[in-house]
Amino acid sequence: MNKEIVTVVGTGYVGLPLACLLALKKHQVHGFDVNKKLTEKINKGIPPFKDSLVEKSLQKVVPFYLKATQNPKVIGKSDVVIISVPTPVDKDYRPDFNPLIGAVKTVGENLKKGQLIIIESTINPGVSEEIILPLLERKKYKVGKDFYLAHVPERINPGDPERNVSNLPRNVGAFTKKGLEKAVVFYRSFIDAPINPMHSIKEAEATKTIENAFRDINIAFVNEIAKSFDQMGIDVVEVIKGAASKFSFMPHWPSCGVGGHCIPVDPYYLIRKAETIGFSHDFLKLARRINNSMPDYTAELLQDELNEFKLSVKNTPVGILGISYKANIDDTRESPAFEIIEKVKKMGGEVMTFDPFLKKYSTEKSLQDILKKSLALIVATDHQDFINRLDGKILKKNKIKVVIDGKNCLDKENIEAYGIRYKGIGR
Ligand code: SAJ
Repeated sequence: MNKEIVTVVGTGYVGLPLACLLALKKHQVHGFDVNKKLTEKINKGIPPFKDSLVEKSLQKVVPFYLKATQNPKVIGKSDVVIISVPTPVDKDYRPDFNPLIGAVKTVGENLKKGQLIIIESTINPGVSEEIILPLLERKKYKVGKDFYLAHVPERINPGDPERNVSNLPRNVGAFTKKGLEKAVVFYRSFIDAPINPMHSIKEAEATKTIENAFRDINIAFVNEIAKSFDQMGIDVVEVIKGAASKFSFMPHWPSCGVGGHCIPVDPYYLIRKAETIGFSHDFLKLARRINNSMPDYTAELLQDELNEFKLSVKNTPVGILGISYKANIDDTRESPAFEIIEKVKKMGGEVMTFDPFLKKYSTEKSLQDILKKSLALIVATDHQDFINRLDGKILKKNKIKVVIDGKNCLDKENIEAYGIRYKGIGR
């Protein structure tokens, strides 16, 4: 494969690792983004967020193989254009296609004959045909003749040191055979993992939505079990560990909520699409309802435990440990911590926060500071630093009375041995 000129439209959590990888493989890469600050940081070789591949490679590839820019003209100079902009949901959990439409319009205005256009953003079946194609064919260009369009759903696992964009298998769908072939050959040129050509672009669109809906329903399953076992006084974590000894059981873990850019979002793309054709995904909706209920459930556990001391949440100093949606990263998207904070504030709690990766969301400067000022704690993210340091001894020393372990990541027996009330999610 000769070295292509590639423009990555959207240099965020998905686009920047991809741009770095392409640049490492000596492709000439333009990183186009509307965010000026982001573009400037990239061109200075400063990783704008935690990502192992970006942190390892950005300074090697900037500026010779990777240039960040706000100039859309680079699109017209590229052989391949990859769109990796967010596809979030709005406050009513409806797909928000605006970032995607904006990006596709910009590509459409700069489209050049013979280009391969790839959509990596997560979209539901039908979006390529109903939304993307009309915006690209505006200049009377015809897909499969004047340009090629493929969908290669992104696979990024923030905070995972092993699995990254270079070694995760990918699915590919396209409108035409030629477009499929071009996209498969292109991805095989820089990804060291199976690249799977699919029969249609709709099949490719559907894979991403169902692989993440699958994870969402499995998490909802253990969250519901956790609620019932809380009533029965059974430790759900021990039960899941036991069940996992069965070859076909896939362990998932209850927690204070499901955050991130994928899991709590993608099912809604499928749910809403199905509604347009009169089908109701009752199971997926129920799973979303269960997972969306976990932040409030966590705050209610705090209330119950404080009541054991004849205390109420009102006027109690409550330390929220962790804001990021996932351990050991600085990503707050859809983080359940924000809902827990809102709920505890509504209950009248005096809320303080600390996240070692997110100083700007931390009211306290250090873990020690928040421990000193709190009477009760809610662990909302299982950062390794919390797991290493939060034991019964330090909690006792700081006169903590109640710990709600929203990620079941602390040592329950040890904490209880110091006379501190410990409550996890289902344990
Ligand atoms: N969570 C639970 N219980 C679990 C697993 C996760 O409550 O058993 C929560 C996490 O705390 C987090 C949210 O769900 O708030 C999402 O966690 P996640 O591990 O799924 O992390 P994501 O959102 O970064 O999802 C990524 C995606 N990876 C790829 O696209 C390659 C997603 O498709 C993967 O399924 C997921 O990682 C993974 O399997 O690790």
